[in-house]
Amino acid sequence: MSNSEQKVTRIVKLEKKVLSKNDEIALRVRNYLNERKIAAINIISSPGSGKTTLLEKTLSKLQDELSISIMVGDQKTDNDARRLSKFKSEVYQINTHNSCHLNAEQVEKNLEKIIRKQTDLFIIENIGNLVCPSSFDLGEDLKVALLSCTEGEDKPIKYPSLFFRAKCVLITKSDLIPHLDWDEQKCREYIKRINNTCQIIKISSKNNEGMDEWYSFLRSILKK
Ligand SMILES: Nc1nc2c(ncn2[C@@H]2O[C@H](COP(=O)(O)OP(=O)(O)OP(=O)(O)O)[C@@H](O)[C@H]2O)c(=O)[nH]1
Ligand SMILES: [Mg+2]
Repeated sequence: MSNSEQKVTRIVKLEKKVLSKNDEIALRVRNYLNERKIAAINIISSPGSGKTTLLEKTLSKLQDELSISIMVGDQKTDNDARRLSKFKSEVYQINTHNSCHLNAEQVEKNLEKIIRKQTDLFIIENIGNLVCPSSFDLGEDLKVALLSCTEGEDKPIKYPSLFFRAKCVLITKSDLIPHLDWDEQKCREYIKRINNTCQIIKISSKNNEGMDEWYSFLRSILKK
């Protein structure tokens, strides 16, 4: 075996080891949440596609109906947690500094800071990144991918790993569509090419298009 082949083999083995340790912890997180009948989602997208704005809208609509706990990941700043702390939910910000995704250990370590007896729904807003976060199981029931129309139609086929794993894909910022050369049919076709069973909801946090369907989706995954 050549030197470069040996190096690649070592990297693959190391990656497998990191992921299997992460999966073990994610299983503990999943069991902890299941025992308490708490539904959990992991929201993943490119930076700025509208995750926190969606959560602001969601909390403002559902905060009197559901008890919601949120963990937010960003490399730096607590901007998102501050935006979400105006609502009734429990919010905790994790800063990962150099890492581009949250891992299960960070979630497990901080769970008890935000999970309450009455919690119905646990939402993780992952770090803005379309690639790395999708490989790390955090103990959630399902992944939700956001794709804003301003990113173009082809992201699902260029970065398939997230779209392949997502149970629900939200096409965001639909209020901007009239101002863009963006082909909705093509975008939906690309998503379906990667994942034929996910639910696709087109939403706008500005004019509320699709938000009722999103709230129904959240209600449909609750466990108590
Ligand atoms: N027109 C329009 N703008 C939106 C919508 N949703 C979010 N935005 C804007 O998009 C920008 C980024 O929104 P955020 O909610 O901070 O995005 P994010 O995905 O949480 O960003 P990161 O956490 O940094 O990855 C802000 O200026 C929002 O006002 C929408 O539905 N329509
Ligand atoms: Mg955010």
